[in-house]
Amino acid sequence: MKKIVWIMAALTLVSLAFAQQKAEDVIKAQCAKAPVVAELWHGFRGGAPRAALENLAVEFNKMHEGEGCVRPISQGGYRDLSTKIKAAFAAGTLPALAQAFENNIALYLEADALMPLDDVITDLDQLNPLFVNAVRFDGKLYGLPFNKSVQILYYNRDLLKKHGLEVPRTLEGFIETARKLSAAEGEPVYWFRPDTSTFSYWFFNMGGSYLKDGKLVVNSPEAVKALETMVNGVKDGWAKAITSGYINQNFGKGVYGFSTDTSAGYSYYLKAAKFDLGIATLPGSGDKPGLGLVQGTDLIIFQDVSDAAKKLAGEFINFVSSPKAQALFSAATGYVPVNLKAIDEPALQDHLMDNPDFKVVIEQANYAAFEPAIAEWEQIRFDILGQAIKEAVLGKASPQEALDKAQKQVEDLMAGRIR
Ligand code: FGO
Repeated sequence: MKKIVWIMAALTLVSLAFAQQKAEDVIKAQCAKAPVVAELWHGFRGGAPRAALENLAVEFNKMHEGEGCVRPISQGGYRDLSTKIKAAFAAGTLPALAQAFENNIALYLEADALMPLDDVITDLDQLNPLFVNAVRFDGKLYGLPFNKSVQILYYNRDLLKKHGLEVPRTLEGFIETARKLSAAEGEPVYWFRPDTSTFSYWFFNMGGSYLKDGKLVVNSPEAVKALETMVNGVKDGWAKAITSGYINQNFGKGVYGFSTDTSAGYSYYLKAAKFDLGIATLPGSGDKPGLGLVQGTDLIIFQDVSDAAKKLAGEFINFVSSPKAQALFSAATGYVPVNLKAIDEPALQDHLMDNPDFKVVIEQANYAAFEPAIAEWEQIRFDILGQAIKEAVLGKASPQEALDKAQKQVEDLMAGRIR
């Protein structure tokens, strides 16, 4: 039996790789004969998000045959992508289109590199205003919300059933349920990556705010409390830090109960789970779901390309944010549909019929929060705050010490003292 499962898994992988390869080949052929090629640099390494993006490009290119083509090019992960874009600034090799987090947009705007999209986006009123507001800088739009995710609660339905427990709705209930399950199973069941994304969930729901009177603060009392919760969870045996790979890549290495993770992980989680995977809105306070961190990226258009490439790029962003494209993209990946009309599309309606859990993603998007959209944030979230979180979780410093040190580094960075 085990052997058959392995063979099937191997075949699925091969066919997936083949399907992906095929979309890439189709795009290559489409672009070979196109008079204009607009490159789209992205941060999807593979899986459903990359395949869904490539499928959209194939469709778009078919509709624009003889006019031009959009060519998605993976640059690795998201951080590789912004590193490569920074290098392309210097080399003068920027693409027409790229994915960008809001803080990346703030950085690229310092070089005045982006095209305003106010006159490009045709159906702005159809797009989720929460995402649209996040790409408005000094009153102008510089991004098209494309693959925006929100954190949700993933859980092991079999495990909850086994112990006769319900899905927790509040932070206190979450900790209590994780404690009970962990005690019963003899190992920690809340799995988390010790990073800024997980931290932001606890921080926002404990009333934290990164910006205080226009100042960036990472060592507020709420921040210390959030980090203490994560650290104490590990010490008390109800939380486990996953220090290598994504959570879904660690299934099978212990008893998984819960995680607070991006909705864009849904296709990966479903594929990896050997148990009945449930999703729910995040534990919050009272009757209200908790706030989920918005991640994923926007599409931007660089100024420094030909008018023909810019025109094509503009048509592409309208195409990928249309109700139909967003319905397909969201159903395939778990990203929040950025177009409010996507929900009426057959593709999303069918998906909801097959998988009623999916409404959780749409509901959770109403309870969402962003990290700061300032140019230095990417460096801060990974190299300063992210490091502090790891140090505290691994027991190398107390939460207060780690965050005080991080605050000092943030202030030095913002004052231009370190680069
Ligand atoms: C990821 C990263 C940022 C910033 C947040 C920023 C840069 C975080 C977090 C660091 O599109 P999202 O929601 O999810 C990603 C999607 C496509 O890769 O699928 C998720 N995934 C992939 C493979 C897998 O096995 N499981 C899985 O869940 C993947 O996370 O983006 C969430 C994770 C991180 O990349 O480690 O956004 N993030 N803010 N990155 N560079 N800059 O400001």
